[in-house]
Amino acid sequence: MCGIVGVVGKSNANQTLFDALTVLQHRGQDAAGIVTCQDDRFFLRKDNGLVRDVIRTRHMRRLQGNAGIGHVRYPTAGSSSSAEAQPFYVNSPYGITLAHNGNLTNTVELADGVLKSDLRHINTTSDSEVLLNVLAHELQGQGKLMPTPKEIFSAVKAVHKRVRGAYAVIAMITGYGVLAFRDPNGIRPACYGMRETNLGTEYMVASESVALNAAGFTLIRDVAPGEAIYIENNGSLHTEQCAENPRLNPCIFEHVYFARPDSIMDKVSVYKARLKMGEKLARKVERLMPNNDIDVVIPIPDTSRTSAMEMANELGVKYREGFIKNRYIGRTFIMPGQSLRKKSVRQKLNPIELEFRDKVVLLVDDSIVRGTTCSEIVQMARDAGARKVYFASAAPEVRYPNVYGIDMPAADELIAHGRTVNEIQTLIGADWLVYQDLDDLVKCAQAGNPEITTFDCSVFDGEYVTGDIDTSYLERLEQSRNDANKGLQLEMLEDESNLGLYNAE
Ligand code: PIN
Repeated sequence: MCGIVGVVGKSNANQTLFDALTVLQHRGQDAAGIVTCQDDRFFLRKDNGLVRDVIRTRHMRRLQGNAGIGHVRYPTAGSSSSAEAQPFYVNSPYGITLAHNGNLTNTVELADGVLKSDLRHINTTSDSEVLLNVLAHELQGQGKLMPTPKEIFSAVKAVHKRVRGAYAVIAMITGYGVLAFRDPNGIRPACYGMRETNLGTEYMVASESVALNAAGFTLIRDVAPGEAIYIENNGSLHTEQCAENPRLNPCIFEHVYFARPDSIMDKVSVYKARLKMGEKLARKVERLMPNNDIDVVIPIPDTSRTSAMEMANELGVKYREGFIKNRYIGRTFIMPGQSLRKKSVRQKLNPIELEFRDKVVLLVDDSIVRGTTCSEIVQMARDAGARKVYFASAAPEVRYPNVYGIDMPAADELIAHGRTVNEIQTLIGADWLVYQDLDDLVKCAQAGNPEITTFDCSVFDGEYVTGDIDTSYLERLEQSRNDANKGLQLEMLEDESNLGLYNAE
């Protein structure tokens, strides 16, 4: 997952971009970048690392200009070298920089076309670089010395025709303005807002509304699926639907885990969706275990807290913070390599024994993906003296890989792939395991916006809304992830101190 932001303001945009990226840091801790534009020049700073480590005061001084875009990266397919930090740049036409959240599903064919028909060079394995070159080619094709919104929207229409997959994009056309667009399924999120200053109206586009709030912008609305928004450097805002058959299919995993609870996505409050997940899960526990002996509900921090709290409330059981998280250690979920992940669980969470001793505890997590951290946590609860350890997942069984930008590994790495709930229960060592039903999860998110008829639930049901995913695609994806991971693990083993890179949040 990644986070994107774009600003067209009335004074230097660097601080606003920096603040927004910091608020979007949870979407990716691997690399960060900002590019700003003043007159016909742009200034770019990007590297591997957290926003605050990559963009220092000396860089901020150089990032001049009232408009700019930014990105935080979470590695998906491909490597996590600093050459792949975003925004990417092409000099022709106009000098375009681009940052992208999502994953294209026809990258191989596109890259071939970019090379052989568009005669453009791609220097990384990043699909975002391919996407940028497709956009650049389509803008070039408009043949205008100075692009107007008309040419820009025509180029986006052509991009939608060539590109498949999930993409929320922010691009800056040096000297002209900032462009944002969302794929025709609206899989990845994007919204925009405004802020009034004494110099005039400023606009921001971002992955999550929380970035707008933190920088003092008011949410106007979400970017619609297939829609493009173009803000000229003079502050005029233009919007146009650029897809032929747009249909909103937002990724439900944003509500399960990725998005911050204080964000509103496609009119759905992430926080409320998580509360409802707790409520529905409580109903399921009551159905399956009417006379349960649960003494206490304990969340596995952080994401699951909202659901766990509501679950305890609905079950009429105590809610207790039984695990304390070291907030200076990064998410183990995004750490490459199984052994590193396992090792860091105990560094990251420590039990408060008095909440476990002789109790029947119900641990709640937002989801179970590989099952490695949750097995460790179940064991920790037992070691702390729990009499029985029950486990509840606020999301259904994750059985299929994600192809739309979430680094859900190959199918055989997913603990629920090809297994029954009982088998998973045994593997993670729990006395009882309960998962949310998919219908219920959809209802939880839909309650906030009944206009959303379908969500992308592919990791749970294996149905890929773009309709172009077959076994051979999944096999290629698996292979590329395995290769990328192997390289990364080796690099990390060679230098133990690299652990720090992934441990810093
Ligand atoms: C936890 C987020 N959440 C925890 C991510 C673990 C799956 N994992 C998905 C559970 S937090 S495992 O918000 O970052 O604290 O199934 O792969 O072991």
